[in-house]
Amino acid sequence: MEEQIAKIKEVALEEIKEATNAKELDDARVKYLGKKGELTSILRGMGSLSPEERPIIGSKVNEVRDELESLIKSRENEFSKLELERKLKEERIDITLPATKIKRGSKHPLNRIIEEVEDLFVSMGYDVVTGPELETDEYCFERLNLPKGHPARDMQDSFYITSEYLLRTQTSAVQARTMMANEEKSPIRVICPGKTYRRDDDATHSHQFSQVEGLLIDKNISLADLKGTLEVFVRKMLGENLELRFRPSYFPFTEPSYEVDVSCFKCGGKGCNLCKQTGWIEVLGSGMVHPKVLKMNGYDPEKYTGFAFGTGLDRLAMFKYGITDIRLLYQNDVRFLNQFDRLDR
Ligand code: 2NL
Repeated sequence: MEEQIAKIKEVALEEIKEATNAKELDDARVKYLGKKGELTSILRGMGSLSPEERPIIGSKVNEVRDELESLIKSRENEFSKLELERKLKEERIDITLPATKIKRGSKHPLNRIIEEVEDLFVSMGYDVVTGPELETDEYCFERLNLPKGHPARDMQDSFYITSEYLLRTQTSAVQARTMMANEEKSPIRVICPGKTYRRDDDATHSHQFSQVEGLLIDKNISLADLKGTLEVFVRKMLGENLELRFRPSYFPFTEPSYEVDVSCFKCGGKGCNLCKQTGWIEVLGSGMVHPKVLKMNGYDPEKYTGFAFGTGLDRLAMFKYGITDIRLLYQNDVRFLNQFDRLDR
């Protein structure tokens, strides 16, 4: 019996050593150590041995089994190492190959301006409010002291959809809505950016354009507050050292009203083609909210005063980026838009 075990051991070790791949190794394992394996059968047949022989043969078989198992284990490791090396070699990725270029868009110049204006006013405690582009006559005109028959309501200038609905000509309607919606009639600080529409179309006028208006209502608000706020606004957007000039003007929704000029940021005020030799460029319309407008929107003009202003974002973008035709801002030509991607880098 011992001789038989020694023989199995010798042959098995040989086979395990000569296995050239994982499959052959496993076949050898099954052949000797499997359920019906040669070594296993010896253990199974131990019942027929004498009680003296049993422990001797039993320990011998176990010894051989441990030896075979440890050799199988080490050869398995050898094969899995080879397999890993083969995979690493075959599935190698060349990280030096150039990657597929991802085309990145750029932020639209108008959106840049809008975000800049929003950041500035939010930093001063204002809320950003938006509203519908299709407006009612009531909010676009009536509540802003532009009664029926007012020249600004002319059909020639506005896109009327029906006799009651039109595309908003200014974003003031949003501010009227904000005042009406404020049930406690508490102070208001908002800016309203958005698209507006007029029947115009040339290099400096588009039928669709973008505006931002601001409205502040509180107790004891004076012209000084308006001037200080607009000074911060203009200098932040166009240049810290610019001078402002407040020219008396007229808007139906403010009294008094002012147009705001800024000293020409191109020539510094000496006179050039941009400022048409005047040294000044008009940038804003503004004024103290007309008492009638406060009253029509539920605010007591005896208790509250306020200021408001409005400006064209297109013009601001054109000044800032040297754009000479407003229509470029609405055509979405990538040759134009791509020029702004360097501002993101
Ligand atoms: C301009 C001038 C302006 C306003 C807009 C306003 C709004 C309310 C009440 C009073 Cl709810 N005023 N807005 C005031 C003055 C001027 O815009 O040149 N816009 C492009």
